[in-house]
Amino acid sequence: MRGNGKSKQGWRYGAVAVLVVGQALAGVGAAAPASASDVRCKISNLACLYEDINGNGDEYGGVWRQGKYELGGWDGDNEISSVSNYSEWCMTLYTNDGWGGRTLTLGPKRSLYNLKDWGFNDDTESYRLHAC
Ligand SMILES: [Ca+2]
Ligand SMILES: [Ca+2]
Ligand SMILES: [Ca+2]
Repeated sequence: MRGNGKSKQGWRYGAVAVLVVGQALAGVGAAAPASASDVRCKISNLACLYEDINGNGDEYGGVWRQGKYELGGWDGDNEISSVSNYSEWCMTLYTNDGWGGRTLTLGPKRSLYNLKDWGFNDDTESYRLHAC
């Protein structure tokens, strides 16, 4: 929903969802990329976040350097429904701005094509690429 207002969800999962690096998505990492955008990210070894599941909708990220990244408050916050990390780093998603809140970490070359499965749909507001 590019251009839409920032919509904070009124609910929160009680449990902290943490994917242990290396155990993330056993058997899913080798799955074929889900969309043309996802293929581009894979070819370029980028970390990409998507508005919709399966690598569809507006694409955010497209980064490869280690560091902290902020999704825009009016564009990207609380919209992300799938994510692919083709970078060489681990990628951690945060439910709040400024790298706070609940976290979800995926290892290099991993994709989560439906963040709803991880209690993380439409909740990411910032993210980080870091050493595993
Ligand atoms: Ca943000
Ligand atoms: Ca979404
Ligand atoms: Ca959030």
